Amino acid sequence: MKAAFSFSLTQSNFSGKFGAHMKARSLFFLFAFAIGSFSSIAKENPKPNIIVIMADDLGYGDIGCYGAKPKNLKTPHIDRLAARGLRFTSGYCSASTCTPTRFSFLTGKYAFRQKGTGIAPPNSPAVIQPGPETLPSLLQKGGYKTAVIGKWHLGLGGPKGPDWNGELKPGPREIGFDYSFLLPTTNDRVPQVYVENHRVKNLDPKDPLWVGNRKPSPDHPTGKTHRSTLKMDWSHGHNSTIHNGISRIGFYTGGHAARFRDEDLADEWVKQSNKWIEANKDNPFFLFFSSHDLHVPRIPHERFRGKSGLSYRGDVIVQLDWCVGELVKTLDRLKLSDNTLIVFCSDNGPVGDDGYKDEALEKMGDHKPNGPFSGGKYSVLEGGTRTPFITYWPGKIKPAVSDKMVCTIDLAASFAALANVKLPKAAVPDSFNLLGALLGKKDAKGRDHLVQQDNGRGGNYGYRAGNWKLQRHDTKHKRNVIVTNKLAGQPAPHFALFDLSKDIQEKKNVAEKHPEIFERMKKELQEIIDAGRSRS
Ligand code: NG6
Ligand code: CA
Repeated sequence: MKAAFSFSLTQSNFSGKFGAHMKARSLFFLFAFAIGSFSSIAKENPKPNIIVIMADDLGYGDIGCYGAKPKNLKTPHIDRLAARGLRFTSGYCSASTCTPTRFSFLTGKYAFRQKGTGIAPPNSPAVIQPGPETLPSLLQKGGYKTAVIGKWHLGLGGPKGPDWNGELKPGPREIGFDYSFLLPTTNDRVPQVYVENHRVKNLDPKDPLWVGNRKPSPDHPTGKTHRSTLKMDWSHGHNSTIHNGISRIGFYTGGHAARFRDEDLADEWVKQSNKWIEANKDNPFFLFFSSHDLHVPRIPHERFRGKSGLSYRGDVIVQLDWCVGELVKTLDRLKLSDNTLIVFCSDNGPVGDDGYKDEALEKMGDHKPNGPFSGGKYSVLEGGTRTPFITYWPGKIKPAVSDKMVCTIDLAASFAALANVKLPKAAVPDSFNLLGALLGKKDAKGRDHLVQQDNGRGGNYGYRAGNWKLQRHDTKHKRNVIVTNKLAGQPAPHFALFDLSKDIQEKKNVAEKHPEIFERMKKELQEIIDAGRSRS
């Protein structure tokens, strides 16, 4: 506006003495004024930026504001979001493993509805193929610039899987992200390279990257053949190709110039995010900051080692907290904080030993990663999916604790509402617009029911409606892993009912005591599964 006004003044000096020009001049002023007030309205009510910070394997009880007690396990930056924002006590992710939660978060669709949504292997094709609306594609329609930075673990490429030496598509760019900077799988799976947009970054064509699930040559060193050379030993699985002294799931060769050091991942996510935010500060933007912490291998940067007083599992929580602080610092520096909604969440509940001997269990002490709940990663008990969930928007969200039920699957419909994008009926079919609840509006509703699942299609379910919780174990066993990590778990009945208002640990099956509720819950869950969608 400044430029327009100085231009108009100059014009008036030139044209002042000519009556005929007077009309044009006033018109010009009117025009300038109209534009001025337009832009000030836009300035007062611009579409807010949105950042979703998704942690990996972070449990309900793992951070200070959710009750973590260990003296040195400090999470001041995340706690600050909670103290100045909304901390949910019934905030969920939709599955207790990574790929299905991320699938549902981006598509607004329960993962049990779609084949191929279980934990993705290194050479997985894109789990979300282009076509249906996604959370980022809806935001693009609302004028947003969109990016994902960090762990992807949703596959890349067409039916044949990723072409590591060529164009890696379809991927995030084809489903609504303008920019992507990825760890393509999860860091215990090969390969350890960054994928920027459609290409492996820094790949030397003379040293092509090969990724596979068979040993490429008899003398290829692995975690089994070269176990004594490892800097972190494996406990189960994770004994194939070695990179950076750590053996992984799957095999790879080549691409040496492109390989990263595990220790540097968190720094890289922050660096790339700061760069992207700065470049996009003049548009409304959406950033999916997808941390790899605290997934295995838990390898904190050297400066965070020993900081938590627990194992590396604790140290990477401190590292994750540092990342959050850095992002907030960037928003403050660019004066974007008052116009940015941050959602902090996790992709599944916690796990102790997840395949490496990193002393997570031995040094857990009294710390309870799943807080007051039972179960964790891989389980449909509350600890598998009820995780930290915080919304923060200075000036717009009043500090409070909310017991409304919300889930990462709802962010698609809620953000569409925030961005003023009309939601087509077929889009994001299990996502509810809970914007009011997410912003802490009085009388706003949360969910009245939620389906939880463990991994992909055809697994186990949890179904919460109010304070009733139905467990349905189609695969016969509950994988109640967290501290013991006995993957076989205890046998579980096919169906069981729990009253969360009295039994948050899901210890006492009350199906016989409440046969009507039990039958109703079984029926409702089956209806949701059969209906193909849950938003009417
Ligand atoms: C399991 C891995 C586990 C972890 C998980 C995926 C073994 C024995 N276990 O298969 O280490 O990678 O998959 O975790 O290989 S997730 O958070 O990405 O879903
Ligand atoms: Ca995870």
